[in-house]
Amino acid sequence: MEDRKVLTIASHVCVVSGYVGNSVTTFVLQLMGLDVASLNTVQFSNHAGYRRLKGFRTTAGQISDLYDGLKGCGLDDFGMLLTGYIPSEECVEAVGRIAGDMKGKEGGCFWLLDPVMGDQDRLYVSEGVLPVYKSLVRMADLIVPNQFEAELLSGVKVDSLPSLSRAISELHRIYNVPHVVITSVTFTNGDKKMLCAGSSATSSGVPRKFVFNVEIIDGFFSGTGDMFAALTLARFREEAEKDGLEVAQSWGCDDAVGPLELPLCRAIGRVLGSMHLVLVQTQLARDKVLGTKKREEEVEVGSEEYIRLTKASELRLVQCQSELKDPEIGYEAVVL
Ligand code: PXL
Repeated sequence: MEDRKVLTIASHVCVVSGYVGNSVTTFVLQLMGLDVASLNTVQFSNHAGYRRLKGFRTTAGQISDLYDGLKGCGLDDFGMLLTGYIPSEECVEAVGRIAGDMKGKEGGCFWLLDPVMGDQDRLYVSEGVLPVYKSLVRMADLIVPNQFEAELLSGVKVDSLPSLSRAISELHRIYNVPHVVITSVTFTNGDKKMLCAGSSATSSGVPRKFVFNVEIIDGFFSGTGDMFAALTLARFREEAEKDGLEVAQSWGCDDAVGPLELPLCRAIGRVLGSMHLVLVQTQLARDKVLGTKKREEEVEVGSEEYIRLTKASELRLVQCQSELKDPEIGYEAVVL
């Protein structure tokens, strides 16, 4: 098993400087010094934020075939698997079989599963995907749902700090998943803050929960979840390596380690530092292109102006390599 080698299964979009799915994760993981094989679940001209697109989806059979092809040449020696946007239940099932095969190998494989299903109470995959994810999460090492996805998987409505904490406990309890991060949580109390909360369970399943307060950067950015997932995998690997942890043990650490000293918590602090810098740069560049501070809410959805705004809001990843590689200032967590 090659411990610096990642298979990333997510969407691909063609747009130059258009970044969602594998178009984000491949670049970010490579920049972090990892070897990446990208298996694309769709090939679209651009992301769905433009409200019009051309392209096609990879079938479940084609996903399985591509993996079999890698296996046939002995190229399936991945130490890590990252999965993101997979639009149909058949394809999620195919990815589940790939994950099972990879995790069954000697030395194991670390699976970061981003259960991409929707956001803000709206599904953007077929309904049948939820039960398939529910059956697969128990095989994952780390899941990174957003607030809506965490609610779907845990059955807990997240609308306060206690319910956020309960959702994390439920995700550990129901799926026996060692590491959980709920990536973006907002409560409808007018507060301009966002929370990012996570936990690594002890060997007996007791959660160790931490939470970060994150500044919201105004705008409608696509691909932020994918950037978060890729950075999290790379940073968690680095922090786990510092503590001498093993992939086969899911990078689980000693039970005596407290929430704020967890490799996962240290990793997320660095990830949020990079995310903040990239989004600030993206916001500045967007406003410069537009010459105005117009927001999505102020223009007609799907209009030419909306498209101009969406294009101007694409993540400035290539321009922010140093912010991704070394955020300098990380975020500080508190115990949840
Ligand atoms: O993770 C965001 C994303 C991924 N893949 C595709 C998308 C989007 C968001 O719009 O359209 C194809």
